[in-house]
Amino acid sequence: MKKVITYGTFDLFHAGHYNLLRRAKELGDWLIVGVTAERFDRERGKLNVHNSLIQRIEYVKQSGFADEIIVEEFEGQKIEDILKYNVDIFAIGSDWVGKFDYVKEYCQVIYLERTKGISSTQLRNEKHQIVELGIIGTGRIANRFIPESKYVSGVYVKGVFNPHRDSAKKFYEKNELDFYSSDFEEFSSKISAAYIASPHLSHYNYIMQCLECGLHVLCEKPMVLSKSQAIEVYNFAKKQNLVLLEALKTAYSPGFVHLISLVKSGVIGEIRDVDASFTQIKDGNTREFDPKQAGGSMTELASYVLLPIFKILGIDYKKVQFFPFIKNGIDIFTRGILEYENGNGSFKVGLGVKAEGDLIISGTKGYAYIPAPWWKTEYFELRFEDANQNRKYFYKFDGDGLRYELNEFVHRITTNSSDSAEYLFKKCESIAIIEIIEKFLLIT
Ligand code: C2G
Repeated sequence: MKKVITYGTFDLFHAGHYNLLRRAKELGDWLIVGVTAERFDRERGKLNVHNSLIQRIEYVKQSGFADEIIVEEFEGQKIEDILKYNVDIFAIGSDWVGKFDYVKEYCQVIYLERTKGISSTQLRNEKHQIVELGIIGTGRIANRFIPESKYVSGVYVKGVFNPHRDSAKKFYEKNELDFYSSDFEEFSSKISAAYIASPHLSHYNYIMQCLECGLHVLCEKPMVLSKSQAIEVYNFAKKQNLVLLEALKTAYSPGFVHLISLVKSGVIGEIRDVDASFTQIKDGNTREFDPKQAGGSMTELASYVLLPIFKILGIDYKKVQFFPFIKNGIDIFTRGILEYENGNGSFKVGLGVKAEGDLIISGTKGYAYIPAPWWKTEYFELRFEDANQNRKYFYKFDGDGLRYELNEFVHRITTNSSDSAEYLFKKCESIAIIEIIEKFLLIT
C-alpha cells in the first residue's frame, strides 16, 4: 500500500485546499493529513487563523479524501510522522517548493501545483471573505512580500501590475500568480485590495487610482512626501469607506507594541528623551541614492526612527532641526532633533554612514534599551539605578515582519474598522512623520 502524507492549516477551507487533497490522494492508496495545531501555527508565525482546530479538521474530513487525520504540533514532527506511519510520499503545494527537500532523505517529495483563483468551497458555509490582493511594483520589497503573505490567513495574492509588461510577467511567473498586467484598469478589476511597493514618487497617483476604483490600499512607507497629500489620501479613503494603511512593519509587530504600552504605563517614569538610530549601508547604484527619485536616508529610513518618538512623546513638538551630510545630491546621513515642552526626540539615519542602531527611551525612573535591530523588536531591557530591578523582555519577530502589517490590513478590511487600536499606528502619527520628511526635503 502506497502511503501519502500532507500538511496544512486548512483555514477558511477553499478550492485550493480541496484540489490539493484530491491530488495528494491520487498519488497513492492511503492519505494522511496533518492539520496544524493552534499553538504550532503561532510558533511558526502564521497569523489571522479564523477557524478552530476542530473546525479545520472537520473540513478536511468532509472533503472525503483523508483516510487518516493527525494533528501537527511541533517543528520537526514531519520526519517523525514519515517514519512512524511508514510514508512513501510527502506531498505539498508548489508554494513551498524547496522548503521540504530535507524530507527527501526519508521518502519521495512531490510539490503539487497550487490552485490559482481560489474560491471558497461548498464545504464552508461561514461568511469570512478572503481578500484578493494585487501588488503594484515588482522590486525587492514586492519580492519579499510574497513569501510573507503565506503566513497570513485570509489573504490571497492574485496578480501583479507593472507598467513594464515584461517585469510584471517575470514576477508573475516566478511567484505563480493568477495574472499580470500593465493595464491599470484591467488589474484593478480583478482584485479588492492593492499593496503598493513601487518607487516613492509614484505612490500618490497609485493610491488615488486604487481608491477611485474601490480598492483597499496598503502602501509602502513613506506613503507620500507631503503633509497635504497625506491628508488628501486619508480623507479620500475615508470618503470611499476603504482601508488605507501605511506599511510600517515595526508599528504592528508584537514586541514593539508591547514596548510602547509598557513605557506608556509609567514603569520607567515620565519620558524625557527618545533617541532612535537606524543606518543601513547600501550599494550606491540603487533608487535610494538617486535624488531624482527622492532618494536619501530621510526618505528611506526616517519613518522608522520617528515612529517611537511620536508614539511616546506625541506629535506636538515645538521645533525640529536637521543636521544632514549631503553627497551627490542626497543625504547619506542625517541627525535630527525634535524639541518638546518636556523632553527631546533625536534620531540618526544613514545610507552611507554606519552607527550603532539602537533605541533608548529615557525616563525619570529608568530607561528602556532596545538594541539593533530594534525596528524588528525581539528583545529589550528596562534598566534602573538599582540593577536588581532590571528586566529583560523577549518576543517573536517572524520572517521579514511584513506579515504583521499585512495582518493588520486584512484584519481592518474584514472587520470593517478603519482606525487603529490605541497603540498601533494612527493616521495623525503617519501624517506627522510625512510632514517631517517634507520639511527636510524643503530645506535640502
Ligand atoms: N494550497 C494550494 N493552493 C492554494 C492554496 C493552498 O495548493 N491556492 C495548498 C498549500 O500549498 C498546502 C495546502 O494547500 O499544501 C494547505 O495550505 P495552508 O492551509 O495554507 O497550509 P500551509 O500554511 O501551507 O501549511 O506544516 C504545515 C505546512 O507546512 C503547510
